[in-house]
Amino acid sequence: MLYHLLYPLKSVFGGFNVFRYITFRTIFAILTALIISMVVGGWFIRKLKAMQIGQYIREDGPQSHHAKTGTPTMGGLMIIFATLAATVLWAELNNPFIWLLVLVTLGFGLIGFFDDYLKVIKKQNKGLSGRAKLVTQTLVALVPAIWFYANPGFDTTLTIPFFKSVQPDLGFFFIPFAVFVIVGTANAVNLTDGLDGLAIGPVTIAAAFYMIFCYLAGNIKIASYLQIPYVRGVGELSIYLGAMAGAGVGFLWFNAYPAQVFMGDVGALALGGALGTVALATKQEVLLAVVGGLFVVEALSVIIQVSFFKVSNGKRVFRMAPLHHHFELKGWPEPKVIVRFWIISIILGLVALSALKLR
Ligand code: 57M
Repeated sequence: MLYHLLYPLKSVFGGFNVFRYITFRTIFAILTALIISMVVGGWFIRKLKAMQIGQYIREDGPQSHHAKTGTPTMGGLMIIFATLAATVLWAELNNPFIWLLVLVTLGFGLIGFFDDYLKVIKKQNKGLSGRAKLVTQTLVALVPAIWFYANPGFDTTLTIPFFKSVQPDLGFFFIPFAVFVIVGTANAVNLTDGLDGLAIGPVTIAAAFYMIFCYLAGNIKIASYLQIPYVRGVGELSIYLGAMAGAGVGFLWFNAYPAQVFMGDVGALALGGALGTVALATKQEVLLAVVGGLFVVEALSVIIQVSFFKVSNGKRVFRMAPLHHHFELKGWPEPKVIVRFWIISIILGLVALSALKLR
């Protein structure tokens, strides 16, 4: 909004020319979202407490989690609010990628909201049914998937990290692939969200790396130098991702161990859905499995555990799935699991960044 209001006034005051630059607006989007979530956070947590929006804790979970009963949840609402407010303030609002991201964030956020709301009302750990979640998530994910496919300027080939000459064209199958990436990322982030700060740390790290990728992919000179796909207009998403990273750090202020608030499905699904969509928009869709490698490993641990549990009549590979519970039950203190998982996420992000140059 500020871009539209102030940039045209550059002829009156030359300083307003800086609003042209994505880098300038991204930095201010980060700061704006960070400040909003930190300022609103305390008030919002008090409101959640007053409305008794507290987390029900599963009885079959690790013993240490029972002390978390009643911790306010649905803190994702403040992440979404801070991200969208900062985006609306600093982004170019006639950019279709921005609106696509707003739509996916709100769509997945709404599904998560209903799920959390049902859990809070019933005071148990069951919200929407698995089937209802999958169907609604697929419907929301179909919007960007079809939009990408139908957009004449968008090609349906995949970019394979470290192998730039291998570019399989998915054609029509790009649509189911895109739905898989978006829905898969949303649910993987959701599974990871089981220790204080465990999901928001890697989400913020992934958002920060994709913020860089968007800038590079949206700049024709840099994209051709790095030999990565150039996507016209996608640079503006740096502002959205900067806002998401800023809001994430602001939320972490309150979600850091011992957490004063959880993000809830409203936060986890919205953030995961948005990350999946950004990976597709930048044409760095496969790289998300590296940047978000932690989410992949957490999801895989559940798949392996559940499958093995079924075929072996109740035997387990891990002490408990998802993987973070395995380390907790091995005796690692919760903060140690969390910080080590963050460190792994940073390493994965750096590996992904190197993939842009190496081939
Ligand atoms: C939700 N989140 C929490 C909070 C958060 C198929 C199955 C493996 C699914 C999986 C599952 O339900 N995962 C998704 C994971 C929950 O947190 C809420 O949920 C939101 C995110 N969706 O924002 O609102 C609990 O996580 C803890 N938490 C924190 N700090 C945070 O910042 O400590 C969350 C955020 C909170 C709190 O305790 O209550 C959740 O329920 O874990 N199921 C599981 O993860 C279960 N695993 C399991 O049953 N594994 C089995 C195999 C055979 C399937 C096994 O290994 O034996 C475990 N979940 C829990 N305890 N809590 C089982 C033990």
